[in-house]
Amino acid sequence: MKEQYIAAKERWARKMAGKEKRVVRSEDRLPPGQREVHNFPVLDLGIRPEIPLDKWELKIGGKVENPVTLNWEQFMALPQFKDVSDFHCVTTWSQFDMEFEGVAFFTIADLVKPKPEATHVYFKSYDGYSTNNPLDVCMDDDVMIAHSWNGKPLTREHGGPARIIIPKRYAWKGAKFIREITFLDRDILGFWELRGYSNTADPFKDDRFA
Ligand SMILES: Nc1nc2c(c(=O)[nH]1)N[C@H]1C(S)=C(S)[C@@H](COP(=O)(O)O)O[C@H]1N2
Ligand SMILES: [Mo]
Repeated sequence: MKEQYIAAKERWARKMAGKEKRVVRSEDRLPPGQREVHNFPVLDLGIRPEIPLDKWELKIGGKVENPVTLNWEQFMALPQFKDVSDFHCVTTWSQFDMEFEGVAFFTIADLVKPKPEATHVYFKSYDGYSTNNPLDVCMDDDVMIAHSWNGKPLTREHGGPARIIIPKRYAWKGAKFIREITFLDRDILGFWELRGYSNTADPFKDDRFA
């Protein structure tokens, strides 16, 4: 686990420095049961809150040394991270080569400093949605809080002002309209996890339902 974490942080540091070449999967790039799309469908609970940037806040706390509440200016002043990844929705569509830009989860963790007992992360959104992930899943080099997609600010339908991107999990594990990130010493199930979806959600294991 420790070595895996160090390797991920090294990859992230190379990406931040613009030195990491993208690793593109070949034939095995499409997970089992998925089909490729190009139109970035919209999936959510149908509530798309409008959050003016001057009212937007991201609260980060729980089992951390340094809880913070960021306003938009403070969030945008953090080191910016751009990465290209594939996006897999449990409803069987995948879209490749999605360029998201935002703030890496590593940057957030460095800022708030998770305590040793932190093992899980709970995400809460402005539309009432929630989801949960183990801390080690979040501490991967491709996880971020994105504010832009393909060079443009994220639209409201895709979760703007900011959303979570976790490329190695089905997309429901990435909260749109992110409002609060809480580090926990135990797991708490989110919206779909409470409704029969897999808690581990690995697309390459066809890991859809609990
Ligand atoms: N806040 C919020 N985040 C959410 C959802 C939601 O309903 N509300 N739906 C999830 C699901 S099921 C998917 S597939 C992706 C879809 O993201 P997209 O609409 O940008 O394609 O967002 C995820 N994050
Ligand atoms: Mo989904």
